[in-house]
Parts: sequence; structure tokens; C-alpha cells
Amino acid sequence: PSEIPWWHAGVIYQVYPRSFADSDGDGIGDLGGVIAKLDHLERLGVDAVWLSPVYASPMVDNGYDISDYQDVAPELGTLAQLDDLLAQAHARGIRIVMDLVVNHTSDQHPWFLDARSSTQSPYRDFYWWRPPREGHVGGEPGAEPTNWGSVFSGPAWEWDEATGEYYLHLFAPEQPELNWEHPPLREAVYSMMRWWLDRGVDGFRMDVVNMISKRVVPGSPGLEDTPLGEAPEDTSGGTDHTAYGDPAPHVFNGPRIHELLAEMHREVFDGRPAGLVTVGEMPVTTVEHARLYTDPARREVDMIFTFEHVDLDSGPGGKWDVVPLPLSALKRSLGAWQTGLADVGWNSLYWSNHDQPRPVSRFGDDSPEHRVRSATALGTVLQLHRGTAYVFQGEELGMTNAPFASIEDFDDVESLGHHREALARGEDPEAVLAALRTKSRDNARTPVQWTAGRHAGFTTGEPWLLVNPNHVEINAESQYDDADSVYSYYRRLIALRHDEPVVARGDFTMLVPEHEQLYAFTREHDGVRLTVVANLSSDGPLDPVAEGVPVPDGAEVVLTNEPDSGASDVLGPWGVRVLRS
Ligand code: TEU
Repeated sequence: PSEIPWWHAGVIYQVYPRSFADSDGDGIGDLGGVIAKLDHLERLGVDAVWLSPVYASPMVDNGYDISDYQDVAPELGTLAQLDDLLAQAHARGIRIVMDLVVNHTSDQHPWFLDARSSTQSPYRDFYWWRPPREGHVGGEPGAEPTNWGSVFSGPAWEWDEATGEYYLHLFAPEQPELNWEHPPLREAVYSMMRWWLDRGVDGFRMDVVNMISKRVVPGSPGLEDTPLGEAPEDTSGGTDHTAYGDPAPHVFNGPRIHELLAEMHREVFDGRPAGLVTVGEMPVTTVEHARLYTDPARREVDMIFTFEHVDLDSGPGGKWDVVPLPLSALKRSLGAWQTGLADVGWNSLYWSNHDQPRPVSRFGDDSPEHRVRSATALGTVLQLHRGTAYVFQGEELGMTNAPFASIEDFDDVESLGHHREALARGEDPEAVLAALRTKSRDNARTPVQWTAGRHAGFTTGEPWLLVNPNHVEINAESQYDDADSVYSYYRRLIALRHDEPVVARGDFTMLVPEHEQLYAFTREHDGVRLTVVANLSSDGPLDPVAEGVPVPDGAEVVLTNEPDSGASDVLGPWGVRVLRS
């Protein structure tokens, strides 16, 4: 029925354009490269592309620091090319969802350049400015207005000598935080969003949008310290919770967040055609918050990205404090979100994006023996949960983390910031490098591997970031005509999502929740049951029935990565089977 939104059974493919495909030989991926690869996306069967930022930017955070929301960065292409991409994607039935980064701008945005020119600037209140802490001299350590740490290490306040105040940045100093308490700022953002919808984009992925409402308290400076050493709510970022206060309680899911999201929805989407989609990226968010954010009756956002399951292998010291991840913990988290949003709201389903390491290396087994099957098993388990499925570029190829030899191989401002701060704290350089190799965002940003040839066919120039040497074995060209490749399997998996209503509609029930090797669940709707069972381990074959997974009589195998597999056969390492009954 028409009232079921396309994104219920849909699959959204994330393109990080800088690393996707380079069409002009400058070593940087661009819009021309995206247009050139639309066949790859159409054959895969995806419904939409989430395009990471292509706006004008000094590229301190690879485009998440925007200096002009209504122009394209020259190294990524032109507005005309973006219009061409929209037209060509739409002609193929593929929607384009833009990345909206309005929690902060670049420090080179005209708003900020004007704001920092004078305390009397009409743009001053577009940002957060505060005098030095009482009794302190500006620019001296400890004079910051609050003790908050930045997600990218260091303090969250930058001293501006010229106007004698600090400005707030929860990410890099080049990413000043926007002040959403200020109505003219909100109007400017809504006007820009309407401009993009008028241009034909199909929605927005909203960068850290649950940070836009800060917890402001009466009195000066209106923003409060966090007691040092408090257990961090959000371990996804690099904030060092010993030297600085965790900003999470003051900046995530703040007091006006629902009011602001509802206002944005009203001002931007009311009266627009159906089919537009909004997904809020929301670190530090619970299921309870998500039920409010995604309840269609509240008209805030359609779905959110939670960080809960991608924080499970972060210890008390944050993401760089890598800890083991038992399968039961992963199932508990994903299962809780299925249960929590079963009666209201909607889930986003993802293993990876441009901020997370490659899933086959993180949750699977990227050894030559197990890589392909662990990639297809993980994809199946994820995409047959209830929610919109996301595929990050290269996931459909089974791409892996990359072998970064030294700190010189890394590019990411978050990783370099952590390396600098950790070594300044006297941490062991090799241990820091080991954590970077495991969790650095650069793992996801190595160029997509199109061929076994020079630079994996990504560029005819010199690539901006190292190309994984394993592109010789792992590349799109070698997978297109191989029925057993990850790409060919993902095509079947996405087709199943589209063709089997129970995937979008069915009730979810976790099976054998405490089992540390099997991930098994059912989906039921209208008398149809899918049973998904995967052996997510390298330890050897398992007999699901013997392990307590009920296999319905007469069940039909509708998808599997096991050769000639019967419904109740054992599952080899990383074997997965989907039964219909
Ligand atoms: O990321 C939000 C965010 O908090 C991430 O930085 C995450 O905590 C961390 O990367 C996990 O290691 C969004 C964008 O996806 C990210 O690329 C940007 O760097 C960040 O916001 C600032 O715009």
C-alpha cells in the first residue's frame, strides 16, 4: 500500500565522494566519478545514495567543515555536475540524500569570518562566544569557559585574541559550533535546506543533529562544567575524559532538541511531496529518545543512526580503548532497538560508514579463508532486521581495514588529534598505532577498489590516501560475473529485501540470545516466517537445530552463502541461511 514509505524496504548506499571514484585524475574522488559508477549502484539494486558532503570546504574534516552550503568544492566537482548526478540518478530510480552539517560550520564560512571580526557583528550570535573563566587570563590553560573536551581531543574552546573571547567547538577548532538558540541562524539553515529541496534532492542525513540544543542554564556563562573523570556517556569520540569534562550531558539530546527538530520539519518539509527522507545522526542516544525522534506523529525525523552497537568495543577510556566484543552483547544491543522501535518509530541498520572501521575486519574475519563468507553473513544478518538498511561504499565488495604502516599513512583529523594527545600524555606509540589501525576512520576512507590494476582503478593520478594493496584480490571488476562474490550476494540480499514484505513488516524475535557463535532470529508477518541463522565465528561448523534454533518443517532456503545447503544442514564458519516457512 502506498502509505508504506519506500525506505521501509529500502537500501541506502553511502558514497564518501573523496574516496569513491576520481574522474579528473587529481587523486581525489569527485562527482564525475559518482556519475561514472551509477551502473554499479543500479545493478546492486540500491534505492538511494546518501552523499557525504560535497560542499565548499577547507577539508579540515574532509568536508564536514563547510564554508559554503550552496556551492560544490572545486576538487569534488561543480554544481552543474551535481544537477547532472541528480538527473541521471533519478532517471535510474535512485534518490540522492544530501549530508546536512548544521551543528557547526567551517571557520572559513563567511558567517564565522564576520562573527569573529567584531563583538558587534550581526553574525556574532550565530556561534557560541564566552569570556575567559572568572579570575583567569584568556588564552591561559584553565581559562576556558567550561572544562569540556572536544571529540577530536583537546579543549572544546578556542581563544580568539582579537575579540577577547573563546568560541565553542565540539570537533576541530576549525569547526565552530552554531548557536541554535538564535532564530536568525535557524532561518538561514531552513532557507538553505529549502533551496536544496527545490534543486531536487530527496532528503537529508543530518550530521550530529542531536547536538544542536545545548543545555543552557541561567546565569553566566550559562554553560556548565562536567565533573572530571565522570564515566563518559559517549565513548565513540576521542574526548579524553581524564583531562577534560565529557561534554555529552550538555550537548546531546538537549532540552529544546524535539522543539527544534519539529520546527525544522515544519519550516522545511511541510507541503513537500511524499518520499523525502530524513535521518538524524545521533551519538549518545537511547531507544527511549529514538522513539520520540522517529515517531511519525511527531514529525521530527524519519529515522536515526544510533551509535550504541558501534560503541560496544570501546572501553571506559573511549573508542581508542579497544575491548573485546562478545556476540551476545551485539545481539543484546541490536535486539533492544528492534524491540524498542517495534510499535513506534523506525530503525536504521548499519555496520559501517566513513567514521567506522570496516565491518568484515571489526565484526567478521578478514582472513583470506573467511573474508567473503563473513562479509555475506554479516550483511544478511543486518539487512534482515527491521529497518532501513545502509551499505557503505566497499562493504558490498567485502573491503577490509587497511595496513597503515606509520602515523604518516593516516589523514583523519580525529586520528591525528588522538595520536598527538596520546603521545603527549606519554602513551606507548606502538599501542597508540595499534588502536589507530583497529579503529581509525581512515580504514573506511581508503579508495574504493574497482580493479586489480594501478591504484585499484580509483584514479589515474596519485591517490590522496593509500590504496589497500589487497585490491589485487578484492575489487569490483572481479566480482561482477562471479555468482559467489560479495557483490553478487548483496544483489540477491537487496532483492530479497525488496521482494519479501516480511522483511520490512515482520515482527522480530531474537533466538538463542546468549549463544556466542550463532546469530538467529525470526521475522513474522501475515503467516509468513523468515528464520535467519548465521554462524558468526571461525571456530567450525555448528548444527543450528542441535544449538536450539527451531527449523520449521518444510522450510525453504531463500538465501544462503553455503553451497548446496539444506534447511537443517550444519552451518560452516560464517555460514548463513535464510528460511521461509
Ligand atoms: O560524526 C559524529 C561523531 O561523533 C563522529 O565523529 C564519531 O563520534 C567518531 O567519528 C567515531 O570515531 C559526524 C560525521 O559523521 C563525522 O565524519 C564528522 O567528523 C563529525 O560529525 C563532525 O562533523
